[in-house]
Amino acid sequence: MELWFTEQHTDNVTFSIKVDRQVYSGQSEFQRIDLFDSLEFGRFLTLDGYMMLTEKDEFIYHEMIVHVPMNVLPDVKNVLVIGGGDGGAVRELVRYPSIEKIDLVEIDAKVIEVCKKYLPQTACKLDDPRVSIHYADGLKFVRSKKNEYDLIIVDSTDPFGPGEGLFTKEFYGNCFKALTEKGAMVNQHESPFYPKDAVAMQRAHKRIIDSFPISRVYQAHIPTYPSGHWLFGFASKNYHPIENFDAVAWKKRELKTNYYNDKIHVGAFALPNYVKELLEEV
Ligand code: AAT
Repeated sequence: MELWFTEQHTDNVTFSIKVDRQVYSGQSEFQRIDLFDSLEFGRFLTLDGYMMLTEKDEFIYHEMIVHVPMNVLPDVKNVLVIGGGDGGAVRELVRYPSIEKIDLVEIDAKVIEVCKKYLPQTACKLDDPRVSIHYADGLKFVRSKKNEYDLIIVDSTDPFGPGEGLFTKEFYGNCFKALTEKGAMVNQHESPFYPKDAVAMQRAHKRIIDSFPISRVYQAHIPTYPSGHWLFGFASKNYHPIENFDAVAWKKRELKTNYYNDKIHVGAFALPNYVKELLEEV
């Protein structure tokens, strides 16, 4: 018998991956956690039945959420990652020697435990000495922080369940406070394509532009997320994601990447007209 993982992307659209075998299934205090092996996408992680990452395409998401801000902000030392218990964002961050400290705030200890065991491709750097793991709700964690982080990466689930608070005005305001003068926040910003996702994306955008003087949206192609067209938000106090992009420094670093490069950095901020209109509407 064939086994398929199916995610409902809209009431009328599903996305399915043929599964070789189920690797893990468990229920944590916060969500249901599943891991599957597939021929096409390798091993993949779902939370409450929603796709979080696959071995095959996670590089796109993690490179774009990390390398874009890291090549705009100068001399990043302290980083806060909220969510991202799979470790993919941390894996990309530890490639920068300037970074002295990474606080990873993941609400669900079970996600980290399971990813360490079954997803070494992303979790491989969670034991780096610069990384401190905090099992806490990101919304609460940032409340008490002031002028502490050069970069905040919001690598969260979608705006329902435990991730809901990470799309609120209160949260963005507290991230602003937690950042240093040169600081920026980057978040996974949902998809513009299907109307239900676009509404969440617009709501997040409105709240971010109300909280930060500079804010731009950029895009990437992520095959296993709804519609495959995904957005990220870059919001900062002083640094502009294109004007302050340091392409020379990026090239000097000689980091090997599979998606991100200097042309993609600039090009990712060029948005289709319908997306621009959705963002202007808010
Ligand atoms: N790196 C790509 C994978 C993710 S996982 C997002 C993580 O955020 C999950 O491990 C989840 O447990 C954690 N999380 C959810 N809410 C909170 C919270 N309030 N505080 C801290 N961590 C939280 C992102 C997938 C994006 C999916 C896009 N469709």
